[in-house]
Amino acid sequence: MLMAITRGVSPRITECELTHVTREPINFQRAQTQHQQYEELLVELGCKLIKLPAESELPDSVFVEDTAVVLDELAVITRPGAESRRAETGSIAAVLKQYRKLFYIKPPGTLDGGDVLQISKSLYVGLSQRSNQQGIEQFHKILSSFGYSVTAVTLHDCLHLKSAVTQVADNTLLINRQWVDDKVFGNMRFIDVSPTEPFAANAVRIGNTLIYPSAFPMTHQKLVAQSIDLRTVDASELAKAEGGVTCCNLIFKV
Ligand code: CIR
Repeated sequence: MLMAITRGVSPRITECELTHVTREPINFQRAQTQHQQYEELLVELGCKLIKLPAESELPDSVFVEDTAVVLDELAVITRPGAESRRAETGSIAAVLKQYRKLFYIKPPGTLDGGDVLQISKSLYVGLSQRSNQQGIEQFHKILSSFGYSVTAVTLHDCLHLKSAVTQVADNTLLINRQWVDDKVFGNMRFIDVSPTEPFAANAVRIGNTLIYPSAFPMTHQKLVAQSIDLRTVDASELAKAEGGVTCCNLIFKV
């Protein structure tokens, strides 16, 4: 069975961290509605939800992906790169300890879950403004004893590795090559985002279906042309907080 941890939108979402996007007003009600629709889609696609209440004092806490990396054998509780986000991990660890043995990223290491792309036993980690070398080294130490490879990946002009690349089918990555070099991923097939849609590489894959933002019709068409099954969501409000569709869940098997 698949579980998905989600958390409600903080009423202070307008005070979120922003790195590469310009601050715009966020409609809290609309963000909540869109988030609920996203949760409903997770359920439709077979996830049992663990819905955590909003943490009102933590503006970015809806983006649960950044707080942990959950693998079949263990979970790593991260140390988010943005100081304002560090307190988000406690409540997530409290849930995950019921399902997995926990390991922790410790100072001076930092790591955001949004920087970790898993392709079976290979873990690619964005060396970003949020995840540093020490964090990646600690991650490597934890994971190598479980048979995972860990590869640091240089990024530019985007927040996280999964802003630039996600897996959309067996052996297939959706990628913005302006933000990340494809060579590190070896022998994969690539679908490029449309040049007019730089933020379009972030998709959630559940089974053979993608949860995909409705904001990227050109890239959407390219995915459909490759026979990829998509379900779209309007994620426009949380996109203003620099969040994509992967950011709002932690999915794992039980
Ligand atoms: C932040 O800057 O941390 C949030 N405003 C957005 C985090 C998005 N998370 C993700 O891509 N995994």
